[in-house]
Amino acid sequence: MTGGSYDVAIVGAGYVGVPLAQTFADAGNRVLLIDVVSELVDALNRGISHIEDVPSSALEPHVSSGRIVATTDYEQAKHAHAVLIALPTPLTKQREPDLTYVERAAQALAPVLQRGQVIVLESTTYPGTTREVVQPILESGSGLKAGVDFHLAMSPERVDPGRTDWTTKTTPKVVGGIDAASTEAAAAVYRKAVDTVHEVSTPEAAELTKLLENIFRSVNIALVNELAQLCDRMDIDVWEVINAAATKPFGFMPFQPGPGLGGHCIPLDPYYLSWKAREFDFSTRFIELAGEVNNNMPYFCRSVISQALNHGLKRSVSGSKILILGVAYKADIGDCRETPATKLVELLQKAGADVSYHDPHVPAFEGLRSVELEPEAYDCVAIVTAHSAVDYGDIVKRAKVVVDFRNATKGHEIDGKVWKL
Ligand code: SAJ
Repeated sequence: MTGGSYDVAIVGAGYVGVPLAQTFADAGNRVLLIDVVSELVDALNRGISHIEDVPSSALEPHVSSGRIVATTDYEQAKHAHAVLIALPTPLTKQREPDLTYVERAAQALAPVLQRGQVIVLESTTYPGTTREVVQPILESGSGLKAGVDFHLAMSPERVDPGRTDWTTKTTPKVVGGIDAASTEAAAAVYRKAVDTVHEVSTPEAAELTKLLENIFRSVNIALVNELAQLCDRMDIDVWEVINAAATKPFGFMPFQPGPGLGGHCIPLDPYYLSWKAREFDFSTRFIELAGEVNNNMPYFCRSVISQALNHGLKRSVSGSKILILGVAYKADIGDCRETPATKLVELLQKAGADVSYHDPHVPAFEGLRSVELEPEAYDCVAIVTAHSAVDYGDIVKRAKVVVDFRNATKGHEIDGKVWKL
């Protein structure tokens, strides 16, 4: 280990960086957690966590023992054997990769880069980012050479916020370096804290691995979303069909239709690959088609609501009181990033509906506040995200009309009252 007092420095105290810091600290490593938001750093140094997956009770002991130190000072990274960059990689308005955060971090790290250090990019990005974007910034800013003076690798984050069956420690970690020595050095860093490390030959392979994982989900979700629209026309219960197909013990993996794709990964990551593929005169048709199908779901859901009001109450959407039940991007969390609820609320308001929402995890959303759950006060209750805290049988009993986009009312269906995808 190069001189210095930290086993790892982690850049980015977010939903990836804080669990990563805890995982390394739990394994006895000294961790430096770097973030540009000083309020966050101050709170972390008081043992206060802002990340749901890492309660303050798990963080505090590491802070008081000095095992985890937070700072806004990139200079401190020179005291770390390895530096793991876990920063957001959003899209621009034109749906193109936005590497600003990663580039800024590399520019801040370059002047303090030390011989023998191991630098790893964890952010989800297109194949080539580590070698074509991060490496030149680190080399030009330090005068050091990757693969000669320092190791450079890519290891995609696989954090699923809210999940408890797989953690940062137990989820296998893929690692790919710009050369064999970098792969080995980076793998050795992760083996200090993560149970399983899977080595690949290049950072490009590691970058594409993560994109494949998420594109796989986006395409398969689009498949069942397309099927849901066909089943609506054929009067077949798409949920029954998927559940039946899921009885096949091999060669099938069930996905569920829904009001569209939300979250900070699945809706965005595929566009990182389609953007890069264009450089190779290649069009990633599955990605584009999946995006079209998934992005159309809020529009389809609006028409399902319109049909339910029409047939159930002889009412139009215009002038109807509609309660959206659940607006977070997925069940049992409060994250609303890219949630399809945003587009659906907008479409219903444009159609003249009086839209309210109730979400036990989301107190405020799109200028609205979560209302008390009184189904009878509305013409229609639309289940957009099915949090487990809600009693859907009671909703069906009390509501005039229920539109269920998540099969949450399974077993409570009442003809003429409950409409489903
Ligand atoms: N969704 C469906 N139908 C499905 C599954 C999901 O409509 O069958 C929707 C969800 O409602 C949500 C969106 O897709 O709006 C994304 O859901 P997700 O289950 O993929 O959850 P995410 O976005 O939190 O994805 C994360 C990803 N983790 C990382 O990127 C590290 C993904 O790779 C994981 O596979 C996923 O969690 C997971 O398995 O839960």
